Amino acid sequence: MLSNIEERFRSHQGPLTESLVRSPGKFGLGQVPVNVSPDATTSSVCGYCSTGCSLKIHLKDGQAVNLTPDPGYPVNRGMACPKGWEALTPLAATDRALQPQIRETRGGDLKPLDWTGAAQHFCERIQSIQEAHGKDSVAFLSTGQICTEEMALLGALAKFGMGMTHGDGNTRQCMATAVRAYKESFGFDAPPYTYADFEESDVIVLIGSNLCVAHPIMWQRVLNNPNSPEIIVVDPRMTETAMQATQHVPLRPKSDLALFYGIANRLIQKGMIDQDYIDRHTSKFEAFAAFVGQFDLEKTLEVSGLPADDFERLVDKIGMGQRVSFWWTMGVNQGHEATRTAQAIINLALMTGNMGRPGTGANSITGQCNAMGSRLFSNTTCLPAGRAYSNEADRQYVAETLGIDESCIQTEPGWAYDQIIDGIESGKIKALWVIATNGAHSWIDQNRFRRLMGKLDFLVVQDIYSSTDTAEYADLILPAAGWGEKEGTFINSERRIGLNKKVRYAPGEALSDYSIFRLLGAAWGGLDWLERWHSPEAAFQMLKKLSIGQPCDFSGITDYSMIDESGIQWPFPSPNDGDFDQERRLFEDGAFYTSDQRAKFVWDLPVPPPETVSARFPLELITGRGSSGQWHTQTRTGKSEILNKINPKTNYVEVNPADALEMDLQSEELVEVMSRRGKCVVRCVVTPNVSRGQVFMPMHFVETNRLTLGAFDPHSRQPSYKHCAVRIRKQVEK
Ligand SMILES: Nc1nc2c(c(=O)[nH]1)N[C@H]1C(S)=C(S)[C@@H](COP(=O)(O)OP(=O)(O)OC[C@H]3O[C@@H](n4cnc5c(=O)[nH]c(N)nc54)[C@H](O)[C@@H]3O)O[C@H]1N2
Ligand SMILES: Nc1nc2c(c(=O)[nH]1)N[C@H]1C(S)=C(S)[C@@H](COP(=O)(O)OP(=O)(O)OC[C@H]3O[C@@H](n4cnc5c(=O)[nH]c(N)nc54)[C@H](O)[C@@H]3O)O[C@H]1N2
Ligand code: SF4
Ligand SMILES: [Mo]
Repeated sequence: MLSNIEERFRSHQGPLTESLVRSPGKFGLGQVPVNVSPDATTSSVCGYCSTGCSLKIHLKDGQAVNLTPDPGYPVNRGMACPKGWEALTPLAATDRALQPQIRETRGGDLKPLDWTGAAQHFCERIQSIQEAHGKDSVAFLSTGQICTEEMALLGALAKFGMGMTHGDGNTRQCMATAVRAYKESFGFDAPPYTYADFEESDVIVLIGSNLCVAHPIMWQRVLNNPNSPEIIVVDPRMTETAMQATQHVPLRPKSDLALFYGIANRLIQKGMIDQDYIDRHTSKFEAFAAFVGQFDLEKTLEVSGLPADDFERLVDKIGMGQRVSFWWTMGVNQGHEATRTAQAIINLALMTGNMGRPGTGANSITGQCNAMGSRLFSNTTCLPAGRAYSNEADRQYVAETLGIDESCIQTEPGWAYDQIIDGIESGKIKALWVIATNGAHSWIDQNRFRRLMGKLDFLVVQDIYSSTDTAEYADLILPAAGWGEKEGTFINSERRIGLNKKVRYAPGEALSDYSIFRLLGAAWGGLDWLERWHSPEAAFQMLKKLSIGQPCDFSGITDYSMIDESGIQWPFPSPNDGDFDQERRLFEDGAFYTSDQRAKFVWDLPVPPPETVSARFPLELITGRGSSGQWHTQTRTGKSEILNKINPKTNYVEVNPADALEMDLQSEELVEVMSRRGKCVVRCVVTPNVSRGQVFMPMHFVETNRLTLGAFDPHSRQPSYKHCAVRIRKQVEK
């Protein structure tokens, strides 16, 4: 069997071990571009957030030794945030996963094994579980943080090759709402903006979006705006961004939907709508207008908790602005009625004609470096390039392009993340393959998640570190190369496809996710079509082909070298566009991707959040990003001494001074925070930045999701991370 795997793999890519681990990328190591010496500088798109900054990588003997922000890239123009500056540091951490490891007994120690043994073990275990319980008893959970080519290969391998029906990504935690909202309203998952819109608006409305912390370089683009724009921040908290806004709208948590309907109603009453745009480019406005009639001033103010003057000011700024742009992030996407809330924002942009012109748009800001790649190409919610599982012509085209049998393609997308987790509880899912995500920290209602990890027959964790919270439960750990150690593309928030280069060797025997998937595919057997995926750039060529005729068509990009300098935004259907603009927005012609080419007004009655405060749990818990130097579960940023100096070291809860007084709490003392699902002891930070009755905890520490409630938006199935009821107690010294 061993030599068989080696043989099959060799026929696909050459020798298995040393040369694979040490293989050069097209641009990096040993094969830097023509005319670039091994001690020169190259560039690569950052591997943290969706802004997609380019970093100049300084090489010595072909290996990255330092980096600086790229002054020539149209996104960041010479700027980077602390995480970007420190991007190389986590690669050298001492807890990198260096070789495959196996845990033979539950709770036992991990033992090293070689790649051939690991691939063989993976296939034997998965195949035997599938034989006993059905192919759909094995699922995968992946990520918005690996290259598009890797996501697409995983999707093809797991679903078409290994027959896993169910697979989803951490983008469900993050972008599922925007995807769903755009699909219904515009006919395709298509964020319409370009970053220049930050600079061209005269009114910028940020909803549930803390740019200063979560997208600092986008915030810099806002600061570049020469029009002294109105900056309105709609957020229950006085965030770092709200502090610098011209108006902070501190609405009650989860009252956005009623507030936006109230704004729509008031705009109609005041005649501040663009009837011409509505008539020419939208559908269902009249019914929408009739619906929002019930959201009168009194009701809107009561639900949102806003003073009348603040509300009128907000309405007038939106109504009178010439170029109004609306931007939203997790304060919207992570809610119990998130999809309709995102669409209520889209409705406001449509009815005021703020679409398709410079400085306008209903703009969802993405989170992770390649969340957009995952939305379009991971094969989870849709077939590659936004094609539909349920569409026969799409299935045929995908099968033909990838050289697979059409019968391998399921006719429905499969389960979402929460359904996969429920499937473990009900015994349907027996094995799970987790790639580049750390659910034992980041998934909602963590105590349950952890209990269910223990219930699996087989858990595979593929990560760059062997020390993650999720790896604690793993039966098999597959060591991955990280950002900078492999090549491929990312798609950023403004739809820009950018290039990642291999500028360092991964440590030990760690392999790029791409190589791991190919290796496992070779070991699985019978998947000759994988030969087409012989390199990331070969995959890129197939993805181009899959995108032809779709709104995201980028088949005009010839090869990687064309996007090396400044990236290219989709759509880019023809290479003859040669002289393409560096900044391009969608819908400039008013034609949307729906069958009648009109954008659709979509709405629903607001409903109360699933958990409300009570005498026992009187406080509303909001969670989110804490600081610009912390990334999610901190497996990477936690490894940087520099970032650790600027980041909070331990978890904390922010409490309003009036509530603190009532509970006799002081800053820095330890308090117990408890919800119906769990409790933890953290530092108390007394601050007026949270309103009375509300508290805030950052997501970067593991305790926070012990408290959160497993509630979901019914349309997108995205978790409602930002709202549940808790109580706080003074921690009595023992
Ligand atoms: N430094 C850093 N940057 C990051 C990340 C990181 O971990 N660290 N993660 C990246 C990722 S994946 C993502 S998705 C983005 C997230 O970026 P953001 O969404 O900007 O960050 P969050 O802090 O999660 O949430 C934004 C705001 O929503 C507010 N909010 C809570 N409830 C409500 C509500 O009911 N209504 C409204 N209007 N607002 C509400 C919160 O108070 C918070 O200030 O950041 C990306 N950038
Ligand atoms: N309470 C609360 N919880 C939240 C949120 C919130 O606002 N509040 N936000 C949610 C959101 S928006 C998101 S996006 C999620 C993020 O949640 P996660 O995806 O769980 O967070 P990360 O820490 O980014 O996990 C990525 C993992 O991939 C590994 N990794 C990095 N690069 C590579 C690579 O190239 N290959 C492989 N194989 N592994 C790699 C890292 O070491 C890490 O273990 O958290 C969600 N959880
Ligand atoms: S803003 Fe985002 S993409 Fe830019 S350097 Fe920071 S983490 Fe990287
Ligand atoms: Mo995210």
